[in-house]
Amino acid sequence: MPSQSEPRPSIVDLRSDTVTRPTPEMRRAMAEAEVGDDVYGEDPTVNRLEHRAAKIFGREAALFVPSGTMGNQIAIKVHTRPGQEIICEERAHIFNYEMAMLAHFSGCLARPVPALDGILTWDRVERAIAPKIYYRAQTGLISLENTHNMAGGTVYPAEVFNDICERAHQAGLPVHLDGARIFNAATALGKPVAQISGKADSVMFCLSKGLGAPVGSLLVGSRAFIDQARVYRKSLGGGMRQAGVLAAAGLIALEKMPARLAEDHANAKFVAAGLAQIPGLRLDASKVITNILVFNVAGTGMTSFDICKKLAEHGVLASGIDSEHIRMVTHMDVDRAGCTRALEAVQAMCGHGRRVGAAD
Ligand code: TLP
Repeated sequence: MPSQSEPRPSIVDLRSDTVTRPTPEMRRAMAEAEVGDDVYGEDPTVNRLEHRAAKIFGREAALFVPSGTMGNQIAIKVHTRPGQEIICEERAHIFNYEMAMLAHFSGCLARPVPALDGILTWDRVERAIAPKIYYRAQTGLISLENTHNMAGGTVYPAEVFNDICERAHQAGLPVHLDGARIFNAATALGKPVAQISGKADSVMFCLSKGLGAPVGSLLVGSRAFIDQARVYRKSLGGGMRQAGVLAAAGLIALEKMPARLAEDHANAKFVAAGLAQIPGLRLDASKVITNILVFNVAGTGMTSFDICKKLAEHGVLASGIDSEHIRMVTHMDVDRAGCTRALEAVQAMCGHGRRVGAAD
């Protein structure tokens, strides 16, 4: 279902779900939104969005922020002190794609830990916690990512996630959840977001990815956490005044769009099954359970960047995340026919490469 009055049939854009454009319903709601100055706390539509987000996540309060990056970095700032370490998976967004703000804004270092499919377990986390010795930088926070973007949209089993949170709390450590795509995780697990994220101290989630809003993310947590987060949002220049025009689209994203994410997941599985048959490509299609697939192209003899460039010439956009891996992300602006076109384009490009198997 293309979301726009002006479809772009010639382009199949699988670079990210961030490229989704607001639906006609969102655009109408934006035009009609009741607004006020949100820095004074007087924008009724922002207040409604924050109230709904807190309710849906079973939390005391929520804060509307311009981006996922700002939400994560504010949370990290609230939870830590300069000179501390933050444990995260080695491919985590907070570590690799947020402009070294762990160091720049919070004065902390990442303590990255590798994990199969990006899914940390308590034993791996525990080994990365700094010993309580005065000459060692202390661990200040554990940050988890669900779904895990660069590991291929993988999902934390609820018991693994809860186990890390409970044991972290016993060790006196807070847990932040980068839940940019937590609604995708909830869809894959068939559980409500509150149930799969409730044990983290704070959660950031995005309205502007699979949920289709043009802009915006939310932070949820305790009242005290959100009060402090609001201060840091202002320091970063994230006080947005009549932001109700954005929150109006966000409310539709939050209330209505989670129900359609299963369609994106089915499309991703379809693409993964097709890619796994193409000589020279390596991916385990059985691990694709949300809307992101990451596959290895080394067996084609081409770099991911070369392949993406050639695909673009055929109207198919994908992202090279390093020289051997391509990421494709399904979303509401690419239907099954678009996925078929993407597969055919990859087949045409790589079909003559060396077959190296379907593992990894
Ligand atoms: N991810 C983007 C790129 O930055 C890689 C994408 O195309 O997937 N957490 C996670 C897990 C994310 O995937 C992203 C964006 C963010 C945080 C940041 O959100 P924004 O882009 O709103 O700052």
